[in-house]
Amino acid sequence: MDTKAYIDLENEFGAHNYHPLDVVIASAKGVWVEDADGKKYMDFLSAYSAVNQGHCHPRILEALTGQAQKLTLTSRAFRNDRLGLFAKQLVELCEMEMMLPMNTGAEAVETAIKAARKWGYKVKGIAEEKAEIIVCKNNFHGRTTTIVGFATEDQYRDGFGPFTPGFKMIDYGDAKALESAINENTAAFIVEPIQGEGGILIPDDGYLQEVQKLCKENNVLFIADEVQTGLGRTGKLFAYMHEEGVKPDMLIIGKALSGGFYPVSAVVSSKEILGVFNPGDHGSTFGGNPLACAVASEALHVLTEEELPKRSAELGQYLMEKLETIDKKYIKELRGRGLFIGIELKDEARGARRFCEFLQEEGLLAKETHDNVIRLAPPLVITKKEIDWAFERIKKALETL
Ligand code: IF1
Repeated sequence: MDTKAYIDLENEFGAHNYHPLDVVIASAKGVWVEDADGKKYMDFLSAYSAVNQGHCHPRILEALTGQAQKLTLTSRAFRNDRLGLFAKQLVELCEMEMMLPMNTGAEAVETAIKAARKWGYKVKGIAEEKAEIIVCKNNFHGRTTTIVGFATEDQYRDGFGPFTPGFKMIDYGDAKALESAINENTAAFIVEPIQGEGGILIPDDGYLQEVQKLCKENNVLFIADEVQTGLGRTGKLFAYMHEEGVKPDMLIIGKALSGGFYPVSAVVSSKEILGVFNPGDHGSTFGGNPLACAVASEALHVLTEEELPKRSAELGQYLMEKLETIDKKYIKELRGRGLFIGIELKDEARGARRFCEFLQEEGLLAKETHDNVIRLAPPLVITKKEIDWAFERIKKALETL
């Protein structure tokens, strides 16, 4: 079968809830992927940062296949010999006290919402049914009905109401707005340290420090959604670490927690907060399963032993310095942290998608976000030489298209 045959099949039998680039990937290793016709590309998206460790990392692959031959799923009705070890490893890495494992990012966000509400009622003493959670405009936290209910992007919501009440919306990056929005019923504030889908938007320095201060003063939980920005992507283990002294009350992680092998997500927090869950309050058939734990455990070992956060910081700066030399005819702004870079284009560039399609022709896979931002986020195992290779193509696109 060739590329066209695969696309036709997918279009006929799969729901059309995506508009992917027409490349059918059949195999991958590290930063490289190969399509069904044998053409090679460099991956500059990393499955939205789920493959920070690179495609099919040999160590994670071994953990997966080894575990798959022993035990894959027990459900949480029984215990398994991997969950405790993984929980300890993750909690220690995050310098927290407890974790709750789920599968997808959206499920972890839902878990954080449930924990925050229950904490609000049982610990903070918010009146029955009154708990409020503050969120930011332009957010992306997933696709469940509750989560899209507090999205501001029309398309995420259109046709999916009625939505869950109890969410309040403020501008991103505006600590004053948070201060005004907080009241006695506020249980939590959920924020992305950098808005990824929002267009790689980085708040002003000091924003998270302000947020933390306001949350502490008002007994409000500060929840960081690090599903996309976490685990090395921005040049630190977590993006909140770019600001001195900041430490959220709850961390939501997913994606690269498994190095892309398998959906693994988690909420990591304190005993006071996750302690609100009693047996039967919350769960998932697959959450915390031994295969997921084995994979995630190795994915974290790879992340630390290969020093991927540091690599992201160094190579991100290297790439950014090169990007700054590109002619500015189409570039409105370059922004990023580590290997998480957005190139915002001017209106006259006529959209980011045609640049991504050009880059695809040139052998580089990148995905636009919104209409006018090209997002650059290669696997963190990328080498300097590979960045040079990619840069030549990006430069060509932005200067000659
Ligand atoms: C898709 C975007 C990225 C996330 C944050 C939670 C989740 C995500 C900060 C939910 C998921 C996704 C989902 C994926 C594309 C990707 C994405 F463009 F849609 F926004 F990365 F930029 N919090 N992000 O970014 O995690 O349930 O998907 O595991 O196709 O929808 P999930």
